[in-house]
Amino acid sequence: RAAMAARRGALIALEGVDRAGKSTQGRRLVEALREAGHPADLLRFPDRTTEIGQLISSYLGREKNLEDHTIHLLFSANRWEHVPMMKEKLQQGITVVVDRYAFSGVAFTSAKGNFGLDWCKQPDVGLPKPDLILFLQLNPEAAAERGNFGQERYETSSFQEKVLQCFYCLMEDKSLNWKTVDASKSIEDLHREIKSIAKETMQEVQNKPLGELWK
Ligand code: ADP
Ligand code: 2DT
Ligand code: MG
Repeated sequence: RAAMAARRGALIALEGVDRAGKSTQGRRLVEALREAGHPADLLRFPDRTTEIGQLISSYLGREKNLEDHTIHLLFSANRWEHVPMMKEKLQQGITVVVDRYAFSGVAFTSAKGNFGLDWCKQPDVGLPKPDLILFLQLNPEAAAERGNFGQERYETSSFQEKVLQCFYCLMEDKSLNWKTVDASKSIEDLHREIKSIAKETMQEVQNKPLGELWK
């Protein structure tokens, strides 16, 4: 008698421009899923708490300069160090929501110029493939109304515009499940929309194997 395979959780990535609401919506989504009885956990990349994450944090805070290839590989390593735990959670039926993922990794490095998209993707090839990538779309004027840029590296409008163009390139990959949502809506309306898309995805993938990114 074959045992019924346990349902797995979904891997859901949140991407988008600065101040689009990724962190706000990530927290709200995990909270709402849990309340509805669906186990869910939130991860954010970079995770600044690990040793690698502390290096990344001091780079972003401009306390430390790191060569561009080096920091790219550290961001990727910061994802890989969480992979065993992510796979375990997904297998246990826990939905994992990630606030930024490999797409930010590729977009931010390739926005520097002198980096091929292929080189940027390579270190993240084989990561758990998101079942859904929610792209929170917000125009720069609306983002500006949510406050000024911070003082961290990359927080300038000219760089962010290049990052956005790189995101658009990545979205042309139809082997990935990108869904663009209008991030100019109220926190509550956007939350409802995201929750509904997330639940649909969780239902769809629960009996399907987890994929490998860019492989
Ligand atoms: P991100 O993680 O994408 O940079 P945050 O979730 O940190 O964005 O939100 C940036 C700022 O905008 C915060 O002050 C947050 O309260 C506010 N904010 C988030 N979502 C909305 C929204 N839908 N409408 C208005 N303000 C928002
Ligand atoms: P927040 O912590 O505010 O999201 O900013 N970044 C992120 C990269 O350059 N490469 C990556 O792989 C990732 C995940 C985006 C973190 C900053 O780090 C950038 C903004
Ligand atoms: Mg954030």
